Amino acid sequence: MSSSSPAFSSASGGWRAALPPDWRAHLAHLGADDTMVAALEAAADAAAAADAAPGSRTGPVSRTGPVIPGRVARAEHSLATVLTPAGQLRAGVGRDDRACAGDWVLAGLADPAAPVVTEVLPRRSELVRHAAGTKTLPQTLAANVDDVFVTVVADRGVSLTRVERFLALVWESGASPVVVLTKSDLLPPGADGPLLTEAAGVAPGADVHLVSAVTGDGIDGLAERMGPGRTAALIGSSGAGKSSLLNALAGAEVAATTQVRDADGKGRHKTAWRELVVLDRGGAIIDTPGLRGLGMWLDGGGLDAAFADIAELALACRFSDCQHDTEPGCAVTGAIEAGSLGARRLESYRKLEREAAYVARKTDARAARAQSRAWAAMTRQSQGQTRHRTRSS
Ligand SMILES: Nc1nc2c(ncn2[C@@H]2O[C@H](COP(=O)(O)OP(=O)(O)O)[C@@H](O)[C@H]2O)c(=O)[nH]1
Ligand SMILES: [Mg+2]
Ligand SMILES: [Zn+2]
Repeated sequence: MSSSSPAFSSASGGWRAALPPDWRAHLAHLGADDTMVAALEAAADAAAAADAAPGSRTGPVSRTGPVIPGRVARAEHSLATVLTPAGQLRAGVGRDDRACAGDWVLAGLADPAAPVVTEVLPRRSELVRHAAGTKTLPQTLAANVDDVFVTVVADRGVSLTRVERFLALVWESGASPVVVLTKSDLLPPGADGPLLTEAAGVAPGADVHLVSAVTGDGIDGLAERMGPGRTAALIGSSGAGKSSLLNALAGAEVAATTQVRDADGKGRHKTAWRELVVLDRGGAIIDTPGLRGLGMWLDGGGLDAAFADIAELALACRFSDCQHDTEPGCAVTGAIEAGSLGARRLESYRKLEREAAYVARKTDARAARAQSRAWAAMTRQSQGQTRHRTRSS
């Protein structure tokens, strides 16, 4: 796609007239499946109808002007890079509009020199983490993603607990997790089998791939999941090989990678921002910077999905509220004793559960404070109105 500014015509013929005839295929190329293409079309029609409605030309509310459907490749504070069938543009994003890499949007061209995002379509999936730092605010890493490639360096010391943490976040997002063990070229001979078994053991329901960006081994298996109408996101620690994997999948140097500098072979991350890259053969991948303070942001079934093996065992516990501790007839501790479930895995589940509960409590407290501020503001406002009425009567 050209990166030059497209020539948008706001001439008659509606918003479609500003796009090339094969705009649907363009949207699919950007990762939209048929449902999303239809949703974008309906949203653009609705926006155009509202814009043309009598009354929209007068009054203080500015017109959106012609709209164009597109996808956010990169979102900064008040500007987003939006890929559209007519080319790439930089669009303003309102303060209250959340937009992130992967979002499907309408850009309004009332002022063709200064496009603005006028609508962010409902997300089909969103990868959210509890932001680094002390504030408990969710941070969306990627939107409308089908697969999340959870990257972790393939070696015997692979951090299973870290994989579990990532998987819980991915299950929560609505996307499908795929465990990608990277740098397989560095594995000693014969280590593949046991490692794959070990990884599969902590990732029930997820596919596990072993890949090397250097030799190209295993890349095809991931590439098969990509194509028009599909979107993947890459998450993992800094140095895990995300950007190298992205380049291998793209078949070109689209993301900056790091040279190994540290003695332990870990690269330092270069990806400073979440960015969506469109593959030549269609489909999109969102690279994320290495996640250091990856907090839990769980309020759905992410944790239970990530630990489906434990959840299933728990169904057979004698007590329905079994804590899998010292209760008689506990199927979970029974499985640990029998060696079919690792004690580490139960401990990991407990730890993430505690963490999610902690975040939920902090979030509730924050929501309660925001609520009381909103009430205070409303009360002030209605008191003002009352005084006003009293004076004018
Ligand atoms: N041997 C080997 N090194 C790799 C592979 N993939 C990435 N690396 C190296 O690991 C370091 C970090 O890679 P990068 O893609 O920047 O990781 P990111 O931080 O997750 O984006 C770089 O020095 C890469 O050259 C691989 O498949 N094999
Ligand atoms: Mg990177
Ligand atoms: Zn139990």
